[in-house]
Amino acid sequence: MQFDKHLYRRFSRRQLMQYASLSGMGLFLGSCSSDSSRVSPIFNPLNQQSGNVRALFEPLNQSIEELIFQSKTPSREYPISAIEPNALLVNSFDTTPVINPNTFKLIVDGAVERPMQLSMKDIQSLPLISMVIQHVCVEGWAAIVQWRGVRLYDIAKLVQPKAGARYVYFESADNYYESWDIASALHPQSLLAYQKNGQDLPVENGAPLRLASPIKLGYKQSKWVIRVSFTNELVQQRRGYWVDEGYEWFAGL
Ligand SMILES: Nc1nc2c(c(=O)[nH]1)N[C@H]1C(S)=C(S)[C@@H](COP(=O)(O)O)O[C@H]1N2
Ligand SMILES: [Mo]
Repeated sequence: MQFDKHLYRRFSRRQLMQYASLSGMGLFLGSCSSDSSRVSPIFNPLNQQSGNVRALFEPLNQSIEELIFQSKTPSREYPISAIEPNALLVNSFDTTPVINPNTFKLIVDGAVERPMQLSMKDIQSLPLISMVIQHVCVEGWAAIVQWRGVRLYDIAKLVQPKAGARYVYFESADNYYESWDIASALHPQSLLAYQKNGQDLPVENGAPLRLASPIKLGYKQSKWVIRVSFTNELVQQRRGYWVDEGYEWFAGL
């Protein structure tokens, strides 16, 4: 996905907000390489019957839009030819959990108007975003990877975080946990990915769903995400698996 810098320059912030709520696809999506053929017809802007459509098209509340607007600087993306298929090293602190994608439901809850449980089918009916980015692990390696999945922003539009929500907490099936500031989580390049380098996400890389974003270090990119909770406060010593061992919480790139 590429940001449309012209769009950014040409429109005022208010116009962008209107654009976002009209298109239902969030800021800057106009030029992103989301594959609209994969998008379920219920998300067609012309079809207003479904309750889900209304939910998706609802803009986020003003205070959250203001918070996330500050962080919309795009991170570098690469061409497909730059992908390094063997460079992404599996890095798991424990055993690899195996999740049945057919029965799996992602819990999305916390400080939201409409808590939800989303099946992979529900998730795959949201706009599909592709990006080729660099994954950086603090252990001294990096890899150019293509991730495809859905924006956390689009999931937020479904559940409608409350005005006080400042953080997003991610629980994983291997008992890993992470927390992000809401601005980073709702950044347009922060995805819940279900494909890697053009194929279904391998189990060892976090299937069925993992975080992928070019704006945070590798340890923030939770694999096997089973629960996404919006929250007003973080619990000390429960901020992140590696963070609680002394690694930096924000871990921005
Ligand atoms: N659930 C879970 N997510 C995780 C980890 C983990 O151990 N468990 N390791 C993190 C670290 S340190 C890195 S660098 C990346 C590695 O992703 P990969 O194994 O797909 O290369 O996953 C991150 N997400
Ligand atoms: Mo890492």
